[in-house]
Formats: sequence, structure tokens, C-alpha cells
Amino acid sequence: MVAFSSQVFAALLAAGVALAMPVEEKRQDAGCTNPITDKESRHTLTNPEKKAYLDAELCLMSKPSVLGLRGSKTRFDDFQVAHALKTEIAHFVGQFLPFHRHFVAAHEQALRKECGYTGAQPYWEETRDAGAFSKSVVLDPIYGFGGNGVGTKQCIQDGPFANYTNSLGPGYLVNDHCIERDINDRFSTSAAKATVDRCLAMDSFLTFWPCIEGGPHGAGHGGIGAQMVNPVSSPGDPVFFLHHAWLDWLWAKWQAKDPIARFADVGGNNRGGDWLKCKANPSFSEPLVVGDPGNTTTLSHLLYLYGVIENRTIAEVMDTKGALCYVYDLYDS
Ligand SMILES: *[C@@H]1O[C@H](CO)[C@@H](O)[C@H](O)[C@H]1NC(C)=O
Ligand SMILES: *[C@@H]1O[C@H](CO)[C@@H](O)[C@H](O)[C@H]1NC(C)=O
Ligand SMILES: *[C@@H]1O[C@H](CO)[C@@H](O)[C@H](O)[C@H]1NC(C)=O
Ligand SMILES: [Cu+2]
Repeated sequence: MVAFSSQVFAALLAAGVALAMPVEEKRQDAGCTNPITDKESRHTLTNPEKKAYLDAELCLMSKPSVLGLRGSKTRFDDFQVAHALKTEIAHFVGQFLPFHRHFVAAHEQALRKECGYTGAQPYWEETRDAGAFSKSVVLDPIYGFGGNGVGTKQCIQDGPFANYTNSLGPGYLVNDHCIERDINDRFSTSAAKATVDRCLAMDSFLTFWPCIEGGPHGAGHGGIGAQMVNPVSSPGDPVFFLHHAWLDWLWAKWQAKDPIARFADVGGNNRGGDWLKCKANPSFSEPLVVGDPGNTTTLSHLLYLYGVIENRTIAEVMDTKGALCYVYDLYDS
């Protein structure tokens, strides 16, 4: 239970108190045999825990691509490419939340299996930093993701990822570039508690999902800017995974208010209109929608990520304690 107001936060910031990142307790327990007795209490990451996550990410960045999909040079890039290939059918569609739940889990699984990571998947509760992303402890140069981009290229200058060369982006371009940021505190205001609470009060998936995608989702992408604001190549900024883990936490919170109904509540269209005009590279073929009878997203919809993680149906990821096997502390914030 955390009572947290922006005034308290501002006071803490002013006092120079570093707020730790909240952490999700997450276990990869085959079959999820024992989720109830998992210790699931919320705690904040210690500096060594933050460093362990950042180091595991650097490890993924140092390993060669396994998928070898176009543009992908490293294991880290594999996730960026898989996201790019799915962009058109993963945003402003019914699978937006399930797709990104599966996607964050895939990345976390690689951190564990390939880089020996043993901690939890952190999430960034952006409400705490709404309107003030530029001051967030998540962007700490030592125990965070580094700060803003600088100059016309907008390259980040500090933090563990300052020298990483992304090979994909912006958009579908295959192109070496730095990790770029262009922090916008004004855009980050849509992570505010009032916005989040309005979404959490929605009574069906069909109203909850667009509320999250438009408001809080937009806050993280627009508030960090540059690479993160690109719907195709945004996972090239590793802070993407903390942003989407927060949205996942919000979805889990919403589901927990009425679990029987909401673990089965999905819907929406499988394809958007023509909002996405960035299919600039014809070599990225149009992704297939598999598992649904038509243009409506159902529980049998296949979540397919080019082999970075097993295929799942949406039904299998509706409850985090299912195939993906993790739990959150769903405290009020
Ligand atoms: C990035 O490269 C610069 C220049 O070589 C170096 O000073 C800095 O320590 C490097 N940063 C990281 C995080 O590796
Ligand atoms: C699917 O539904 C969406 C939303 O109604 C619509 O914009 C899109 O054109 C439809 N696509 C197909 C292939 O029917
Ligand atoms: C996963 O789904 C894709 C797309 O339908 C399919 O091509 C692939 O064979 C599936 N993989 C497995 C292991 O079933
Ligand atoms: Cu996405």
C-alpha cells in the first residue's frame, strides 16, 4: 500500500532522495506449479539489483543475433526486429496488451536464460514521474538508463547504453545509429494518476485497452521521445521494457478487480485503419494474423514472435500466473 502524491514526490526529489524503481516479482517456474506461495510483496530495487538488470541488458547487447532477421546484429536487436515486424498488427488493435505482455516476457526470458539474470523484471511506475521525466531516477547515469539525448543526433551521452549502436530504425530502416532521446516533460503528464485512474475505472476491455494505449502508453513513448516515440523501432531504447512492464502491471491491476470475467475479456479489431503509414520498407512483409476467424481479436489469437519465445495464444497470457508465470503486487498508487 503506497500513498503517493506528486507533492510528496516533488519533496523527495527536492531533498535529493533517490526513489528506487518498483519491482515486479516474477518467476519462470515451468508449469507455474506454485504461484500462490511465491513471495509477491512489492519492494524497491536496490542499486545492486538495478545494476544486475542493466548488466544483463548489456550482456544481451553483446551477444550475436540468433534470429538473423534483417537488420538484427545482436540478441538485443532480435527483440527490436521482432517488434518492428509485428508493429502493424500489434498497436491500436485488440492484441496490443497481450502482445506486449508476451513481448516483455520474451525479453526477460532471454535475460535469464542467456545472460544469467536472476532478478525480477522491473517496471517504471511512470505516474511517479508524470510531468517530470527529465528528473526521473530511472534515467540515472549509473543505476539507470542514462539521460537525455544531445545535439542534432539526439544521442544519449551517459549511462550504460551510451555507446550502443542500434542497427534498426528509425522505423523500418536498417541503419546504424545511437540510442536517441528527446525527453518531453509535457508529454509525460499523461502518465498522471488521474489519467491512469480513469482507465482503471473502465468496465470492459474494449474501453480499458484504448484508454491505456492512448494515455499512459503515449506518456512513456512521448515523454522519452526520439527512438521511443517511433512505433516500429522503439524497443531499441532499453527503457521500452520498463515502460511496457508498467502498462502490463496496470492491465493486471485492472484484471484483478474482476478476475473471472477479465481473464477472459479481450476483443477489438485485428487490423487498424490506415493510421500507420510507416511501412516504408517493402521487404518487411505484412504480418499474418493467425488464430482468429476474422477481424476481431479472440482468446485463440496466436501470439507469434518469430521464435524469440514460444508461440502462445492470448488465452495463455491472460492470467500472468499462467504460462508466463509471474505475479505483481497490485498495490494502489
Ligand atoms: C562510451 O565511449 C566513451 C568514449 O570512448 C567512453 O568515454 C565511455 O566510457 C563509454 N561509455 C560506456 C558506458 O561504455
Ligand atoms: C478491421 O477493423 C478495423 C476497425 O474497425 C478497420 O479499421 C479495418 O479496416 C478492418 N480491417 C479489415 C481487414 O477488415
Ligand atoms: C508459431 O507460429 C508461426 C506462425 O503461425 C508458425 O509459422 C510456427 O511454425 C509456429 N511455431 C511453432 C513452434 O509452433
Ligand atoms: Cu509496441
